[in-house]
Amino acid sequence: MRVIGTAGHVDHGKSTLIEALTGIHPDRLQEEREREMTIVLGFAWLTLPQGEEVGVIDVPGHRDFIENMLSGIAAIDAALFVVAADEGVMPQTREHLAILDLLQIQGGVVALTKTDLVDDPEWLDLVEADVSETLAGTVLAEAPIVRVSARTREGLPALLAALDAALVDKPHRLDLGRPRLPVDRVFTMPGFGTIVTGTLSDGHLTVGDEVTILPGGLGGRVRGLQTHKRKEQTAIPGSRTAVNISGLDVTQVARGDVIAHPGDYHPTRRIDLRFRALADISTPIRHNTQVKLFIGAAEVLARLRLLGTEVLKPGDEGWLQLELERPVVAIRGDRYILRRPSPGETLGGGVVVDPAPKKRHKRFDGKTLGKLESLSGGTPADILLQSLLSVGIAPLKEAIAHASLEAQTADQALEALLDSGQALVLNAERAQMNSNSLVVAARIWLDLKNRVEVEIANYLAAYPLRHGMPREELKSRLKLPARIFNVVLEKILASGSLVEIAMRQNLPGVSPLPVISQPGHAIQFTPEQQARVDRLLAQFKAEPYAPPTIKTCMENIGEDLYHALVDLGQLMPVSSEVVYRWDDYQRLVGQVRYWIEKEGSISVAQMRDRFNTSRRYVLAFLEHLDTIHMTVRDGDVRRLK
Ligand SMILES: Nc1nc2c(ncn2[C@@H]2O[C@H](COP(=O)(O)OP(=O)(O)O)[C@@H](O)[C@H]2O)c(=O)[nH]1
Ligand SMILES: [Mg+2]
Repeated sequence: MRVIGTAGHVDHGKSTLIEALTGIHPDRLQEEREREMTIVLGFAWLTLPQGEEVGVIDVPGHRDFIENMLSGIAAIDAALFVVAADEGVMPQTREHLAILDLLQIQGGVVALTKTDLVDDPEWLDLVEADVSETLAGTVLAEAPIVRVSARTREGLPALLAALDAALVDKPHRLDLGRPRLPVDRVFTMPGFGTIVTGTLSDGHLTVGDEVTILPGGLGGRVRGLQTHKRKEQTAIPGSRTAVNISGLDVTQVARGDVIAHPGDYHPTRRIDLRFRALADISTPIRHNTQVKLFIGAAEVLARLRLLGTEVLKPGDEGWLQLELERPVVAIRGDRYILRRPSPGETLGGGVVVDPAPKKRHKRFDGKTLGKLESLSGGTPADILLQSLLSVGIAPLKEAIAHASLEAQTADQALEALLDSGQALVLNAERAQMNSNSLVVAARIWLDLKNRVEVEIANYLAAYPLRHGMPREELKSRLKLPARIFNVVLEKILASGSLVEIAMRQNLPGVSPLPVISQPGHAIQFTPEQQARVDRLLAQFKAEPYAPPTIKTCMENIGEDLYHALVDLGQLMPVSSEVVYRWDDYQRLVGQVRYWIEKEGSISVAQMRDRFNTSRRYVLAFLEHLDTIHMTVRDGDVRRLK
């Protein structure tokens, strides 16, 4: 799932546009309505024309609330950049753009809105040209500019289509098996207790999960999950997620905290960063300055140490080490923003290079700077990894070709990636691999494995009366080529996180498809279902050899419950009409065999009289014995095969 976020100057029509697109007014607070101005983040969602459901974060445009904007914007996948046609580019148009650029929010759409207020088409052309010029050289340089009016709704379909197009090629958030939810809102609901919201990344959360609230480390349990006001058993990466946490008071969690599984993340009070200063900062940045760090949804005061220069002038880049007043959760590659606390000013931002350096670095130290350089730069292994990340699961030769590495370098790079566990071979032992072996980046593999596990978990939650998802259904849901699907599934089954159950074969009326399930998964009946089942089984017991037909069973307890009883082995269908209790079926088989052994054969009439049943049952049963190759038909009688 993905999230788009608004950006742009105050009063340029961001919130109004979101309401026009989604039907949800993002301003929630009394104060926001009174002042007619967004103060905190607002949330909505919509379904794009091609069917993708996306979350929407609406940010305040007023300069006084820029820090509130920062608590949500880092998590978005694409920007909806709003410029009012009657005013054109304004200060926070530029500041928001600079922030999107520092956070490397790639791509998005520009809405030139309020076009209903502009009569002069030449003016519109001028404003659009000015916007284009402003975007040049930034992450939004290629973004389409769509003219719209939230008031007349003109241009809205084109805007939606442009958003669709902007997202279509963007990769989805990976599921790395270590979810983190930077909290951007905390509240209580009567009867539920503490609820936090945020944009989930790096993994999925499931109802019942034990979680920890970082950096404090308090524990809790996921009692309920919602995405876009819909209850979910599992929330997936990239989705706007509301988590109801039990065992936690509302005062024990705050905006900026991170919800994670225990042990996955370690809060840090010192971070090494690559930094770029904005070109229009008012004064140069000096060593030992106090700054405010914005990362995830957190905001924390920090002392800035300049590692390689005396000062950073506007537009300069450099290496920083920050000593934080409070710990935060960060990993390599996270993007951040720095601001001057007062007077408030956005200074710049960049990427986390080392989230937990062991010591306070000496300044101007060649070794330290070299290490930071290589941590952020690209070795051949990094390049091959990038290539693996973009080709997905592919034969080794394709990944190497994509990386344009020379053969020997590629071999060494691959060895390094396999050694460090950043890549793996799916269908061969490492010693036996060749250029056709399927290799995959560990991140993609984990993501895929987790996705498969979540599919199965959701399926079992949705169909509690089924043993598992048919293998074929899983294949079509994953949209993988057959060969890759088979390799992937085999590898997951080998890990033991899922199991394949061969449903009993040769049963008329029961599909023999293998199903994929969780180890130890058991079908559980509700008390009401159990009561219905008991009543039905009592009928079987009363007349074991003339029991209710399949049709009657389905009418009595429903199709799903009937199939569950078959899957559980309690009922044994022998034709499309006749079904027995498993024990009765076995007894019947044993006695027929005994009869034939003694008498040489059995006829329909003999069996009907012997078991006090009717011709219809006997015909079905004996045909079944033929199908399972126990008997053969010989004129009017059956003999053993
Ligand atoms: N005429 C006209 N007014 C608009 C349009 N979009 C927004 N407005 C008005 O502009 C003002 C600011 O809108 P708002 O959505 O709160 O701006 P935000 O600060 O960017 O969220 C409000 O009075 C809106 O009614 C539009 O397309 N046409
Ligand atoms: Mg607003």
